Amino acid sequence: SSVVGFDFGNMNCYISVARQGGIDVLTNDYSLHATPSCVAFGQKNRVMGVAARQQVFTNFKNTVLNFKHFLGRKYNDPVVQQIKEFVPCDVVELPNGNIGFKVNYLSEDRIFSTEQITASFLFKLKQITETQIGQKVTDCVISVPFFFTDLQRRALLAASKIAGLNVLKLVHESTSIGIAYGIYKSGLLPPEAEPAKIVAFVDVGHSTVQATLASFHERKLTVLGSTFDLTVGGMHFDAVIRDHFRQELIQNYKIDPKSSPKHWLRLLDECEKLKKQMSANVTAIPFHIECFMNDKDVTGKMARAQFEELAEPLFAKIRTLLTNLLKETGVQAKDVSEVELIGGSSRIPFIKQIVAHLFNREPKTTMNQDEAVARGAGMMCAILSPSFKVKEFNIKDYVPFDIKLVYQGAGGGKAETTVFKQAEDFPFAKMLTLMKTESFSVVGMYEKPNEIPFPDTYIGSWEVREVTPLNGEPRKIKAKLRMDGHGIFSLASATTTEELPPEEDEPMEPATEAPKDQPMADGTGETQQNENSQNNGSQKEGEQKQGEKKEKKPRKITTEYPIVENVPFTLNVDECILAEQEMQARDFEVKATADAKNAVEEFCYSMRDKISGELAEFVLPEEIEIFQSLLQATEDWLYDEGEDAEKPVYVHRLNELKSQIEAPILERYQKKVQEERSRKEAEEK
Ligand code: ATP
Ligand code: K
Ligand code: MG
Repeated sequence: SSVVGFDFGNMNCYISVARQGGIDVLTNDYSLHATPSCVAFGQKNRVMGVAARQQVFTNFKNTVLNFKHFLGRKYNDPVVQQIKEFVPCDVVELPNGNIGFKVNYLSEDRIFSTEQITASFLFKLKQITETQIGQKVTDCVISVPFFFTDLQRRALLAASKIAGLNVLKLVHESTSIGIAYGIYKSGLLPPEAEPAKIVAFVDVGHSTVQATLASFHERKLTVLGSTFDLTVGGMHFDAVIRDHFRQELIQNYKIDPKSSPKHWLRLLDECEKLKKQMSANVTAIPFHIECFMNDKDVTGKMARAQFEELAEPLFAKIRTLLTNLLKETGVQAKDVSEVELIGGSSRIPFIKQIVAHLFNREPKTTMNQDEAVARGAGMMCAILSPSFKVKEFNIKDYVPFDIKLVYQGAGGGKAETTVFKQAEDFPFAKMLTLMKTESFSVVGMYEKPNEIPFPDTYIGSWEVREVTPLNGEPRKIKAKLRMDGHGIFSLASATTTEELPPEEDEPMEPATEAPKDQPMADGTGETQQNENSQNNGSQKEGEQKQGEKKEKKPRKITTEYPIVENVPFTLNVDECILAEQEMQARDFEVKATADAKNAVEEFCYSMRDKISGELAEFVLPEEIEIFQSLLQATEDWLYDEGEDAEKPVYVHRLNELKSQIEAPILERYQKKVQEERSRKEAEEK
């Protein structure tokens, strides 16, 4: 099966595949490594990636950009309100508070969810990969910001499912970078017995900055901690430049680009170009847009120093998150032996200065800044894939936020307990023992509202059903709480193991074993810790002590209770799968029609040359003019009536041309070949 890693960036995606020789980063249908995270809808089909990004200004209202952080969020979420202005199409609030992208598709107004948009895009990545590796792709690893909440992860998994992908793991972008580093630098890392090498990774992307500290031994990565800011990144730098030019345009040209969403985004695009140029030049860079608003040609200029001044509030945020990283992990700057820069925006020279200053050393770019995340995700997939052999690499990942469980305590009052603490490894399961006489619910929540980049701390509730008292007494129920390989929290099972009175003269039966922790479906394995001290020292279930009398053997039985999960994820995935398949079918049809049309065009083009060239000897003199005018008529038709025909019309047209022109020529050609062969045979005899 396929071994693929996707870096799903807010602006750019990179795809890596594991091959026997190592990890390759693929190029897309435009021979580029970066595939823009963009989906656009049209009158006949939808397009994704480069083609979608290229048509944004001619199909503005139907183009979706910058949708990554909308996953799992509600419309009124402050993050959505902040990013909304960077989305070309209308973003609307649905009656249930969800986000809708409103576009015109196939001449109809349609509203798509963030999951559907993401699915469309992921499907494109899947297609690109399949074309490149010539193999079906289902298994993959997708990277996510470490601060994605439970609901966001569920949303991305749903999108992947709609796209036909089987995600072995959602891996943190920060962890991916660490994996890529750990495997590439393997030979340079200290052995287990020596002190670990501590490395900082600063990933400055388009929508966010994430800084991570990790410690390394040979073939071992431990993520120590990460900090982030969702209000600094490339798009925010672009916006600062744009806001400056807006004031200039108002003053100098009496136009306000903010009054027109399309011009507002156009200006942003130009500012992004200018920003990149400023990274390479100290001198002022001219800024020029022809026929901007009211047909005015507008010009301006900006130098790096001015940009640095304007963007100071953003730079200050980066300083803060780096300082916090050291504070939160308790690591001193002097103990960090390397700092690696990742992400497109880390090319901004001033950011390098900030990083150098805070860590007191020059940051490095020995990893590919753009591809590191994808490479790590590809390696993660290789590690998890049963079809791929990888030298052992030990990863200690990092739970991003504390999670607590709220439930009804023994005395009937509300009880709370922290289940997962920040910085613990995952996947992981913990057992909690609850004494219950009836069905009950537990609620999972983020413990510290201020830490999560999300308005709601609620993760979900799990109702354990069919619990009854045992001889009027509470039952001892073991709740298994799990953080799975994707970083998703749940109550995985609720069981009780009870002793039945010993029965004499019964054939000895092994007691029912408590359900063992199976390795998870994603193959990442799972460790289990028993939180319940009552269980310590107790005899292992199903075991019989030597010397005990046979009839005294206690019988144990384990009951698993049904659980009803209630998470605030409401999308009807099956419906979305159908809608997605319909759109795919439509796209294939459009593509097939375009191919059929191309075939007609190609035939006319090449046949015209051939009948007066290499095939001329097989064309009768009186035919030449007839053939040429037939070809000309077809070409004229293609640019006129035949511009927008259905596929069968093109197929029919091509068949006609073939029988009228190609067939007689072919016949004469074959006749000649036959004659020559007979002549040769005659000569040989
Ligand atoms: P995110 O990590 O936020 O999801 P992403 O991974 O898609 O986003 P990247 O591809 O790492 O983002 O970076 C894209 C950003 O880098 C854009 O804002 C782009 O303008 C910026 N960028 C690229 N090259 C340069 C440069 N030379 N100077 C300044 N900025 C640059
Ligand atoms: K990226
Ligand atoms: Mg990124």
